[in-house]
Amino acid sequence: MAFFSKLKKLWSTEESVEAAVQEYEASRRADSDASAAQEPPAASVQPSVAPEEISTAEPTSPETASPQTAPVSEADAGWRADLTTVLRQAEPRLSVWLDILLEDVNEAGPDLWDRLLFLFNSLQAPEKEAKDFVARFESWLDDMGYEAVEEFRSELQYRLALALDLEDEEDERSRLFLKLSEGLSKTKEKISQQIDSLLDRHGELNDVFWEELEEILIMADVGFDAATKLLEGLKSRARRDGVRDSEGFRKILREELEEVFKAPKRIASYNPPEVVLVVGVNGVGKTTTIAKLAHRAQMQGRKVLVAAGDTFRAAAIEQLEIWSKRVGAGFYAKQHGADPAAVAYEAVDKAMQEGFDLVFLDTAGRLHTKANLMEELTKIKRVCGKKHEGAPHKCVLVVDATTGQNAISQTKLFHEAVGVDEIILTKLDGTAKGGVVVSLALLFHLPITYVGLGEKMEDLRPFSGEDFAKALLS
Ligand SMILES: Nc1nc2c(ncn2[C@@H]2O[C@H](COP(=O)(O)OP(=O)(O)OP(=O)(O)O)[C@@H](O)[C@H]2O)c(=O)[nH]1
Ligand SMILES: [Mg+2]
Repeated sequence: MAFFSKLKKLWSTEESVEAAVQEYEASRRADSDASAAQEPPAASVQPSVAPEEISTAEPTSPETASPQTAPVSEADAGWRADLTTVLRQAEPRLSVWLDILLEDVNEAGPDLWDRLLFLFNSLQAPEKEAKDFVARFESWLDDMGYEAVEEFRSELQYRLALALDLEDEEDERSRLFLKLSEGLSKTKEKISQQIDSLLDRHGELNDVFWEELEEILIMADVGFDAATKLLEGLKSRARRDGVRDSEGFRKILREELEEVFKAPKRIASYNPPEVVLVVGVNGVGKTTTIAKLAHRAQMQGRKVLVAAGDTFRAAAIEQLEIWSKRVGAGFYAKQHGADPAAVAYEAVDKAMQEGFDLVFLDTAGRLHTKANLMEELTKIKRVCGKKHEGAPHKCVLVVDATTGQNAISQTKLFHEAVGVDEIILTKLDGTAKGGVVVSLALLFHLPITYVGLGEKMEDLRPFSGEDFAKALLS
């Protein structure tokens, strides 16, 4: 959605906001003059509320009429002019804009849709995409039964950040950082606070210091092998930088951790659709993570298909179908007990025929034996590649942070059997075992791409090693 990057430009110059609003008013006048030709539903998404329904569902009173369907009334022009003035003077931050946009709007309804459409319009976003955004959001609110702004404000900000390509902006990053710090608070107690007290007790980095540090790391689920490696790195960094006292230690610890998370980036080229195989033992969060990833990709304008490759449990198919509806993604399944490789093959075929950009293949976490599971996953991989060259393009392992060192043996098992390209670590919220992140990064050199910080859609976020190190040690 390159057009959304215009937001940054709009924020940077006052004149452009005004120009955009004038253009918006002019386009509204043109709209109301022209015969109201209805747009076909979006090709790239299947919102459960069709875009047309929004405008027809809206009241026709001038105060709340849809910007796309009615002429600008004086009252309408009034709030728009006021809003424009305030926005122009506001700090260029999404949260600030959202505060302004939502002022006097306390619940979901025509006023909210109108304001969101105004925002998109003033950013010169294509009307269809703006309507899609609102339609999807309205449909999600309906599913969730949310009405009051306070119930969905955070999700709305998350969606806007994705749609407007603003997730990397300082505002959104600091919101995420807070969440990460909160999630890591128990791990911090185990690592940071102990290291603080260790530093208080030792004035210099002597043998006793290193031994005690090793113990702390092992107790905090960094694990023996990873703790040994981390210590080696720290000692050589201390030597190199001439750090001898506890003062300098904090700095080298943070630097070393940041280094640990610098996994090589994979640059893969492929013909769409991109096929992503999601694996992991039962209960780690595969299915919900697929839902969250599908949600993110849809918000970023990609057309997503999810396929129910866990045919071992009947409920698994239904669970994925519910999620696919909720996030507005396409869904493919066969009956309970069907061959998962056939599900994968047919899903990839469907995606190729119907122009999907991205396919997520859900898989079982448990079969009768581990050997069965690995055989099944290998077969899925083989069969996908026959249908679509290079597929699956990514094999993502989901691991549950609360399992601590078990995560290490799971990663080893899956990596040896099917080859893992990326790790997603779930349930980092509230666990005291967050030290396992360090362990995974150190032992496997695989990129950790996302972390799960809760059960909500917005709780799956890109992992930043730098932020992790900062949150853990601050
Ligand atoms: N707190 C928290 N809960 C999570 C997170 N990710 C997933 N969960 C929860 O973990 C539970 C299991 O998630 P599923 O997605 O069903 O796990 P699965 O790997 O598909 O499980 P199987 O299909 O049984 O193999 C659900 O209740 C999720 O809501 C997270 O990041 N934080
Ligand atoms: Mg599942």
